[in-house]
Formats: sequence, structure tokens, C-alpha cells
Amino acid sequence: MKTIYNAAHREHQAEYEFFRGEKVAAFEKFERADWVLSAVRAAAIGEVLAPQSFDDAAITRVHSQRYVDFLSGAFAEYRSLGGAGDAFPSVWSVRGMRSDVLPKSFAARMGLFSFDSGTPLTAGSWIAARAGADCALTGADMLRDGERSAFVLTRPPGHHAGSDFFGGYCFLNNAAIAAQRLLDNGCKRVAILDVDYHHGNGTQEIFYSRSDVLFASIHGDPLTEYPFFLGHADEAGEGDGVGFNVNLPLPAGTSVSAWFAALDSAISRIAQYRPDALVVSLGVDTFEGDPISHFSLKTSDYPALGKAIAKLDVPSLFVLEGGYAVAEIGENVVGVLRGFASR
Ligand code: SP5
Ligand code: ZN
Repeated sequence: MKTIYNAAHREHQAEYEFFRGEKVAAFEKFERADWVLSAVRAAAIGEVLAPQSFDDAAITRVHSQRYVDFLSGAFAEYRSLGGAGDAFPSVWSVRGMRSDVLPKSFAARMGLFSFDSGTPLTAGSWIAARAGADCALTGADMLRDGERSAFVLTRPPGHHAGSDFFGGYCFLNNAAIAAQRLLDNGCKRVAILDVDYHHGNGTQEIFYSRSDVLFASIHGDPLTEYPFFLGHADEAGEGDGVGFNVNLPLPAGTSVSAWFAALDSAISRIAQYRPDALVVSLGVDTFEGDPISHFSLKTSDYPALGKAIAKLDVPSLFVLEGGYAVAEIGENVVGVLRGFASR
């Protein structure tokens, strides 16, 4: 399996995030991708390639133009206003307030286009995220050109980013951008399987009223787990999308066998959908040693995940999402990819 590697990921380096009022080291750090790249090379799973370049038009298929306009210039704007360090939002538009009117204030637009204060915007966030989107698009085109699978090795991750907002360490939704590209390349139906510990609220939002993308996610129950405000089992889609959104929330502390039972159920639904291509939002924060998550997969469990996905026998694009146990992230990701390749 070929890997498309986002070498620009290092441009995004958050100084810190907040935890209970304290500044703590950012969990989403550049070492994550370095460890995955080392593991990909050590396991010799296939060539490592640089991405092709794509126009913003491929991104505004899923993100709003006003969001892309804001994000691409946001850090320069913050600096020009005298902002020091990384930029964080401080005010949000909630129920009963307006999000259709674009404020002039930078602070107000930071809040309009975000949903948490846990996603520092850094000097190189746009460069890194934009290059990541190019990697996702390159991967989608590789499937069109006949590859059975490909791996998009990028950070920052993407699945929390919605059509019009960032959050959860995510700015551009790489999996959604790839899924849309697969459709634009001629696929009739694309499935997205999200196995990150956290619900892919951005991906769900983007495709919620559509039947040409089936979104299936296994994640920590939002009653107690981030992102809290989406990801419940009764969210089945709306309009044309009814029946094409599948949430399988599991309580924090869920056993490995229960997790794989949920995977079986997601895979059966995907098989029934008969997709032309599959995008896997591959977070390995389901790992027992993850510092911010509460499932209990072991390194030896990840190949079985890859194998189960391979049984679908559909061209598959793996896109890196979360996973914060840096010493193990590489082996866990490569375990999935090798499990897939071995069938
Ligand atoms: C892509 C992805 O996995 N995003 C996850 C975003 C989670 N953001 C909330 C992090 C809260 C960290 N809590 C610290 C607990 C330390 N014991
Ligand atoms: Zn996650």
C-alpha cells in the first residue's frame, strides 16, 4: 500500500492547550506523524509519495468559501492585530444568535468558525492543513487510477472539522474532502468508516442530508466523551440522508470484544450499502494507552481491524485522524494497514 505523506505537517505546532485552567503540552503534536512515518518505512508496506497540488475548488466542495477565506488568512490577521503566540477563540455564536452575518471583529470570526477552545491556530496551521487536503485528494485520485488502497499520512487531523468550522484539533476535513473527490471522480456511493475514539461530528454534519455518502462511526458515548454534542445513536440522517448516518456510541471503558462487535455491525451496514469506495477515518486513540481516551484496544488487536475492512473488498483510502500515545501510534496504524493488506 502506498502512503501519501504530508511533509508540511510540521508547520502546525501548537504551543499548548488548556486542561482545567492550566496550560498543558498539546496532545496533537508533530512527533505523532514522525512515528507513523518511521513505522511505515520500517515495515516497508510500500512507497512513500508526496501529494499533487489541487485548487481550493476541491476543498470548497465540502467547506464553505467564507470558512476557507477566513482560515487561510486568519493567522496573519491575528498577528497584524498584535496577537502573540497561538490564536484561540474566546466567544461563540450559540442558540438564538446569528451565524449568517459575518462580523468584522477577528475575535468574533474566530468564534463563528469554531466550536471549542482546544484547537490552537498556529502560524503554520493553514499550510499544514491545506497540504493535508492535497494528500487526501491525491489518495482519492490514486483509487480512481486503480490502486486498491492508499494511506494518507497527515496531521492536523480532520474529522471534527465541519463545512464551516474548526475544532477538535481539526481544520480541514480530509476524509470528507476525499469522499467528495471520489464521487466527483465517478463513484456513485462512498462509505466513510470512522474508527477514531471521538465521534466524527464534522464528517456527519457535512453529509447528514445526503444518501451518496454513508457515514458510520464507532466512538465513545458523547454523554461523557468529546465532542459531547453530537454522535448519539438516534442521529440517522435527515431528508435524503435518512438511514445513511450510523452512530455506534460505546461507553468509556468498553471491552475489546464489544468494540469489535460494533465494528461488525458497522461493516455489515457498509456491505449492504454496496459502496464504490471506502474512506476510513483511522484514529488509533482507541488504544489502551491513549492519554485522552478510554477504550482498550491493544497493539495486537489492530491487524484484525484491517482484516475486517479488507473483507468488504472495496477500494479503500485510510486517512490518519487521532491517536496520542506517540510511542505506539506508528505500530498501531501500521498494524491496521498490514492487516488489510494480508486480507
Ligand atoms: C482528532 C481527535 O482525536 N480529536 C480529539 C480532540 C479532543 N479534544 C479534547 C481533549 C481533552 C483533553 N483532556 C485532557 C485529559 C488529560 N488527562
Ligand atoms: Zn480522536
